[in-house]
Formats: sequence, C-alpha cells, structure tokens
Amino acid sequence: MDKLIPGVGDALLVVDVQNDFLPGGALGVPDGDRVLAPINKAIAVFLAHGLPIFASRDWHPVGHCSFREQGGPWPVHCVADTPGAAFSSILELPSTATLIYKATRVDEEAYSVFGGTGFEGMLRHAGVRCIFIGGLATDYCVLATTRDARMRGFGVVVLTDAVCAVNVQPGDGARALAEMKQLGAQFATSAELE
Ligand code: VGL
Ligand code: ZN
Repeated sequence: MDKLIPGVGDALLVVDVQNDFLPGGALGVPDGDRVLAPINKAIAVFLAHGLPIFASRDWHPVGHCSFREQGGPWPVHCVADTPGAAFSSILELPSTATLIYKATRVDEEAYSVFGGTGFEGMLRHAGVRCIFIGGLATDYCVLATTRDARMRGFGVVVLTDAVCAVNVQPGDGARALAEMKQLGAQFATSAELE
C-alpha cells in the first residue's frame, strides 16, 4: 500500500460527525459509525505533523427551512446546542481544531462548509492549499464542499473509508464519488496516511 504523508499546505476537514447523522440519530446515515475510526486515525496523523484540523457542524436554528415541518426534505436534525448537534463522543478532536458552524440561518440551506462560513478565508490565512476530507454525508455535505473547494482552486483528497453516504436514492454515494473524481479530487484511505 502506498504511504501518504501530509505536509505543509495540507489540512484535515472533518465534516459533520454529529450525533444526529450517526445511527440512532434524527438523520442517521446507515453505517455512518464506520467513519469514526478512520477519522480518528486521520486526526492523529494531522496532529502529529502539526497540520491544521477543521471540523464543521451542521448547526440549524429551530424552524430551519430544510426541515419537513417547514416543507424541506429532512426530519428535524442538528438543532444548535442540542445533543443531536453535538460531535460524537467517539470523535477525538483536539482542542486546537477550528470549528465551523454551517446552515445557521433559518431561511438558507448550506450543505457546503464554504457556504457563508468564512472557511475559504481561514484556509488562505493558514496557507492551506489542499484539504483532506472525511465525514458525513458523502452525497450532501462532502460533495458540496468538494465542489466548492475545487472551484476555488484547492486540492481535495477524499478519505474514502472516512466518508459515508445517506443514499436517499440508491447509488447517490457512488455517483457523488464519481463526480468528485471528475472534479479532480484524489482518493486515499486513512490506512495510507502516516
Ligand atoms: C447534511 C442533510 C441535511 C450533511 C446536512 O451534513 O450532509 N445532510 N443536512
Ligand atoms: Zn442539515
């Protein structure tokens, strides 16, 4: 297996590893908990190299437009400051990780971590040129974030064992991976990182 050693200009982005997106949660991604060990491995590697780690949270106000009660597609999930919006207790995020809150406005959906969060400025300020991505869900927030990253000229490495799809329609996850590849994202596994 090829080794992949992250270096200067690389950062890790952990997307929405929150209780509501894990099995048993309000919008649980089937098998979503299989991303936890790979993400913890990636966190340990980036930490050991002294490289930046970012972690996003879906952080909706009560009555968010994406909720079914408001005519949106999703059950109520990740309401700010509720247990469902908290990071999984299994996630080993260091206190030095930069937290990003997204989709915080009641009338706007934002799947991408770049959506109205200041994330691009944070990356540029930190000299980041390539983001390694793990988290939930492959076919929504990971895909939307990868599109925005590539559009802005950032490299993307998708950690394939560290992402998992909702698959509202069968095949959505596979189609998302295919699109990300088409956009120039690279694929790797957490096991290759060191
Ligand atoms: C997400 C559905 C609704 C995600 C967020 O983080 O992928 N999916 N809100
Ligand atoms: Zn959401």
